[in-house]
Amino acid sequence: MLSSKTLLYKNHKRKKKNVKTKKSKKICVSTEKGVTKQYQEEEEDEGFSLKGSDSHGVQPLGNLYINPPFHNSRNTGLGNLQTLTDELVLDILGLLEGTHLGILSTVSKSFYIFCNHEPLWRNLVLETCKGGLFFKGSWKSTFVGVGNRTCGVKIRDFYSDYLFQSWLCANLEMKSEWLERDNVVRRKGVSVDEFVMNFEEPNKPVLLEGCLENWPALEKWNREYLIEKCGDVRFSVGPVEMKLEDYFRYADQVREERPLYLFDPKFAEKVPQLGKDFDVPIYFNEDLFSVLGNERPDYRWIIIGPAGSGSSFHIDPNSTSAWNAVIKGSKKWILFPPDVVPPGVHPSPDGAEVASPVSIMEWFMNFYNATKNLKKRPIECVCKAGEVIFVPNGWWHLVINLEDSIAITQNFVSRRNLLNVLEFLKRPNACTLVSGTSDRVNLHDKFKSAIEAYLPGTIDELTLKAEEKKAQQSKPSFWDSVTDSKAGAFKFSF
Ligand SMILES: O=C(O)CCC(=O)C(=O)O
Repeated sequence: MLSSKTLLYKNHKRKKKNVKTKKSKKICVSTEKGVTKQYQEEEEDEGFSLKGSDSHGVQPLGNLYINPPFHNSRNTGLGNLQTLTDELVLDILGLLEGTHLGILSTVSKSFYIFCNHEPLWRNLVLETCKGGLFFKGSWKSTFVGVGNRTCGVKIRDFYSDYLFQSWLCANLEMKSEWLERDNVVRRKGVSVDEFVMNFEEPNKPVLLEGCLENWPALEKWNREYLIEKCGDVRFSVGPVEMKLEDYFRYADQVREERPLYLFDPKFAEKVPQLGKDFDVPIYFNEDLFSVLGNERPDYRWIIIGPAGSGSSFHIDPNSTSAWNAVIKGSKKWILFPPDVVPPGVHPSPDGAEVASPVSIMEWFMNFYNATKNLKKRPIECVCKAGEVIFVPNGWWHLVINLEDSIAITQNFVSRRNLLNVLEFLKRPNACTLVSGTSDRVNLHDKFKSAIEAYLPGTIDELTLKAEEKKAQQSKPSFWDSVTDSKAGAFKFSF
């Protein structure tokens, strides 16, 4: 909605006598009939809640038409560049070095706003930080190397949907109605056979409760413990490596549309104690990629992120299934079966690339409502500390952390998805599709040979079983044959 419609924002002045210490801190945005208004919350608790960081006064374009003298300083301040879209202006500014961006920000109000767009400074920092990243409250301050010295300049007459939306998505809290739906099947104490029969074999998600009870991680892992064990170890955080201590400092201060997410596949090699603090839940013990030894693709990750961080819609790599165990915090999950592409998500025909909204928050704002009208609605849930979700292969999923969270996830191949995985690895464009390994092209042959060596006859057996199942499914049942007029038999009528 926000990206396609003109926005309107009303800045109601707060009456002094109405100030309420707790509530009045909130800034709210409501969208009515396509019109977005922002106001300080006074009486009601409706609309969106915002975290309230500095927007430099940027307003959505619709407000231009209600605010005399109907003048947009975006245009005057950009000179000849005013005909370009905001995205294009930002793309051009993205080619500049930090010094030039700083100088340009003094040219006009408009350049001040554009040149202070935090993602520009984030890119500069991520491109240049080699020795580590010491976050200083904002990306610009981090680049410049001084503490956050926001001078809080407010530009009164600057209107831009693009910049407003970017600020809004960085500052929105999750709406309660996005969290209400919880239709995942939950199970406690099921046997492995039941899990295989009811969930793994039919490829259905399930949330498993009470199966992490013997994990030391559940007791021990918190910020203090992790900093003590490995505060100065560098972990993968998006495109950079960061010391855990520095990452926590960043996560405490960050307020951005797509917070950096710590997602490290080598955590147990880097810090062996972390690997000893958990065990694979019994349901997922079969791990056929292990036959490849050191040549197996990445398969397990520690995941750490602040509230608002997460994973936008994707399907897991190499046609594997996964489990994801929350150790601290909680995560909102949305899952769509393999035959339903989530609204707002556009995979390329070969599946190698996926176009989707810039951020998870943008997806919720613009597409969550559309899921309510779908014939096949998604599976949704909040997965809390101590719970594990099974993500079957081929399922689209989106995850957002509702609190600062720590989790372990592992992707696996079992007999139930071995044939799928082999087929996936053999695709003609395997070199673009296969991930988590440097040898994408040969992974199929290596894996197949290793399985044949370690588990002789397994692939043939599974292929035969799959063919039998397919034949069974395509055979008309007695009922089909008597009701299908094309079968030439008789028909019942009542
Ligand atoms: O952010 C998360 O915890 C979900 C991770 C995920 O989707 C994945 O590992 O495929």
